Amino acid sequence: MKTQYRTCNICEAMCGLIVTHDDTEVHAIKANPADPLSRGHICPKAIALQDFRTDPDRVTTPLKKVDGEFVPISWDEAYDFAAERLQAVQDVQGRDGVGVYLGNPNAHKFGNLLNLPALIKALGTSNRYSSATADQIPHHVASIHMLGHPMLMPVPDVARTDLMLILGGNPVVSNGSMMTAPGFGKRMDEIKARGGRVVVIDPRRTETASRAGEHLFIQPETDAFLLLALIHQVFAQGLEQLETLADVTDGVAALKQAVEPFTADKAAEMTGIDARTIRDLARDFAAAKSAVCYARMGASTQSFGSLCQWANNALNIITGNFDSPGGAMFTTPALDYVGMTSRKGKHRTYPERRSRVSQQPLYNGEFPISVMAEEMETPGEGQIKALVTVAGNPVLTAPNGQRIGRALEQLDFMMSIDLHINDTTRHADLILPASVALEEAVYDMVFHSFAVHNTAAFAGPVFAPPNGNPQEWEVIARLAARLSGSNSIGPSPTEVLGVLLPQGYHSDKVTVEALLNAPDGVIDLGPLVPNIVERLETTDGRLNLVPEVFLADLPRLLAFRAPVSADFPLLMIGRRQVRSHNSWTQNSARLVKGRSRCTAQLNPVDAARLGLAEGQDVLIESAVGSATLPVEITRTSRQVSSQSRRAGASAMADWLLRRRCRPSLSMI
Ligand SMILES: Nc1nc2c(c(=O)[nH]1)N[C@H]1C(S)=C(S)[C@@H](COP(=O)(O)OP(=O)(O)OC[C@H]3O[C@@H](n4cnc5c(=O)[nH]c(N)nc54)[C@H](O)[C@@H]3O)O[C@H]1N2
Ligand SMILES: Nc1nc2c(c(=O)[nH]1)N[C@H]1C(S)=C(S)[C@@H](COP(=O)(O)OP(=O)(O)OC[C@H]3O[C@@H](n4cnc5c(=O)[nH]c(N)nc54)[C@H](O)[C@@H]3O)O[C@H]1N2
Ligand code: SF4
Ligand SMILES: [Mo]
Repeated sequence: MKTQYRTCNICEAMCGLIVTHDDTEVHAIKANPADPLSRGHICPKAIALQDFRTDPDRVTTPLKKVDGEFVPISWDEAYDFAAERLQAVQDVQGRDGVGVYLGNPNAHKFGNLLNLPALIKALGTSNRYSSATADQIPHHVASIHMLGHPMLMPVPDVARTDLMLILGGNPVVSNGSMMTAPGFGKRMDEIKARGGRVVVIDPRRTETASRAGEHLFIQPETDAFLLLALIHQVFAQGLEQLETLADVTDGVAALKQAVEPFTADKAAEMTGIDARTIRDLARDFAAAKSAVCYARMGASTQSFGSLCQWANNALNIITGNFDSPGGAMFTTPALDYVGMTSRKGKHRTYPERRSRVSQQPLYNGEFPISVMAEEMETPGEGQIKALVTVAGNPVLTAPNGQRIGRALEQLDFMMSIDLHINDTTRHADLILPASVALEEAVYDMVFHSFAVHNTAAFAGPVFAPPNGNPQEWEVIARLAARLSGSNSIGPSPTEVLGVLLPQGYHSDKVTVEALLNAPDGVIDLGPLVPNIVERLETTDGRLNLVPEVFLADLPRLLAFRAPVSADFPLLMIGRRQVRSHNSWTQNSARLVKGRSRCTAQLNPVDAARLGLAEGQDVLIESAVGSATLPVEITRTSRQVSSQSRRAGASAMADWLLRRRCRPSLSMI
């Protein structure tokens, strides 16, 4: 029996694991209690890492579609087929005739991240898409315009904060996003145990809200009103204090002017949170020894996501909670992604360009996933006629994915690198199998940059891929080489890591060898330290509080009206489950066993108003589809006082009444 320390790479939490195996199968996967970041945290998905390897439905040979059926072919045939068909499309359509969609698991695989640029370069297409635009692009847009680099990402210093506001995040379930914070529930308990507070602002009493103890219900999509009102209140109460950033920050007066219309009363009207609570919250936030506002998924994938991320940063900055302990801070990772891709001294304009059909902005080299279908459907120069997907399932994960599915059927050629034949890859003419986590080396290139504590860890593969298949990085590299007419592929990801680590922040301590020999499998690189002043990547080297792109969007916010009506009185919001990851982990029996978790949760007040009972089926309709689900009436946690429970529920009921919404069965 052998043991290996490794990092789980399913979600962003980077939990430290101890894997026991005998070279053919896994015997146990346990938490590594000595990991200074995950501190013994683990979730059921890590145990399922072994299931993804042995999944009987896994694609284990290249598959070519012949007369509508997938048939196994050799790797050589597969690369030839791919290169021939992609080139044929580009010969007729030009380079942009081939689109590329990169899914979420790429961000967790350093071999993919290091080799995908060569594939994209070989294709030479600007038609690039990824799951980032169904997720966190507003964070990058805020960082680009305020700090000059998309990956200069403020991370809440959870270990030292005295007051944390969480908007639109459910880290007790997700384990944090753009904030690598495994075991978040325990971290919240620690904040409270040292006399601090956690306030969750969410339309649902989430697992995080229940455990935080302080929860404010908010109407979906109105967070920007709240954040701008908090800023307004900080100024109105004379509580702004930029501290160490005062000398490098531009736009304080302009910000004060821009938030004028966003009074606490206006925010109360829009959010359903009363004005007094908003004023008190602003005062408490500014007066706290340290405080941090963290706005995530629910404040990102919504109509005003970029305004939310900008306002979130601005609130932290003007209260002296940016780049200071207990506030929003910046990591110093061993592999310095920002340094590797520095933009210092390079002038750039944004958006980088606009999409062909509906003129949507391109940021970070990619178009919003919401335009991919129209770019496939609309004839003309630059129309996408072939698509390459790598570790992505946009038919299930992108807005109006069914339309993408229909558009995929019209393509001249589609290929996917994936583990499964699924809703997306079933449309492909060619599927290349991928290696799973346990068959690859692991070093997290991305999420150390967002971690609440600096660490580094590396491990080699535990098993070889099935059928003598290459690891996924090599598949990508070989495809890139074939497309560029070359026979050779570059060095392995581990070799590249050996070159990159000496350029990072901890070159004295962190080498591949040191990582392999680290006791407990991980090197502790300490808490977050202030550093942003030297790292600003804006053209003028200064921090911009008021980028024009955000100011110009404020009239659109002021014109916002909630999309509810008498016929459609309720909005649906999404939720995650501990036992699933996005669209793809549901083939693990271990994860899906138990009662069905596919329910439409409903607040007891709404359920009573609508006369709906537990288990009753409801029809949920959107502009593009519908689904029938059983109702699950939520029970509020005992940890939340009955007074605040009643206040939250009646604020919601009042809000609906003011809009004269009447119940309707089909529109939940
Ligand atoms: N329905 C639904 N939609 C969502 C979300 C959701 O939770 N549910 N979440 C949203 C968010 S936050 C995101 S980030 C996006 C994600 O959007 P996507 O990235 O499009 O979707 P995932 O479900 O992560 O799909 C991952 C795909 O990669 C495959 N895969 C898994 N591991 C590997 C691997 O190691 N190599 C390769 N080549 N393939 C692999 C899976 O089989 C699956 O096809 O979806 C967004 N949309
Ligand atoms: N178990 C599990 N963990 C995961 C994933 C998974 O699928 N399963 N996916 C991973 C990925 S790719 C990501 S990006 C992260 C995401 O992790 P988080 O950022 O924590 O996102 P969610 O869990 O989607 O939580 C979003 C919250 O926003 C709330 N919300 C919805 N609309 C609004 C709104 O308008 N305003 C406010 N204030 N709140 C709103 C929802 O009720 C929900 O509580 O999770 C990662 N971790
Ligand atoms: S929380 Fe995320 S990183 Fe940690 S064990 Fe679960 S899936 Fe893996
Ligand atoms: Mo995501």
